[in-house]
Amino acid sequence: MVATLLSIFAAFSRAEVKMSGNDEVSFIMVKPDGVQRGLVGEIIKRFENRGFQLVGCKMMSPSKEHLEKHYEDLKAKPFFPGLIKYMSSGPVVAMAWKGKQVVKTGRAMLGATNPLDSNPGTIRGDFCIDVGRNICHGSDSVESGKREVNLWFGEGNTEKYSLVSESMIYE
Ligand code: IDP
Ligand code: MG
Repeated sequence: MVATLLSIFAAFSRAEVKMSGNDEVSFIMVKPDGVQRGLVGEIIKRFENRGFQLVGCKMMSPSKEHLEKHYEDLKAKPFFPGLIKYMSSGPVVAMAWKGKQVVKTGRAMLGATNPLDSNPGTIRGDFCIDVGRNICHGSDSVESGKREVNLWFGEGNTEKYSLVSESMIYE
């Protein structure tokens, strides 16, 4: 009896661990140049095709204050004023994507910060040239994924639903 209960508990714990791993979120954004260049669908398509789950998506024109908060760790950089100007030059598409290791994999899919260092096959490596016009943003750690999704969507405001394809994506 005790053994049965223990094995049921262990099975639930394993399921829990698996589920929480798949619950990782990354904040992915199509920047103003990506929107202007008609790359919104292309960027969404790559994340969808990979199997990640879209849990938040909105087009918006963020205020300078909002962008300064988003990029607060770069405040001291000489390119900061230019970055804020570029990022507020037009609407962006803000997205929250969910899935196993979505932060690390999302960064790999985006490519290096400087597109000239990005491998072909990555988003930046396929579609842009200058670091100050690198068309997309992706969270750089699990912690910043949570922070940025909360900042752009508000805490608890992403969609909660399961994908019918989930058992075809995760074993
Ligand atoms: P990331 O977007 O790959 O995470 P960060 O170092 O966080 O790169 O920089 C944020 C953004 O600031 C970059 O995506 C790029 O748009 C811009 N940026 C970074 N370095 C430079 C630079 O040296 N000159 C101009 N813009 C830069
Ligand atoms: Mg960054």
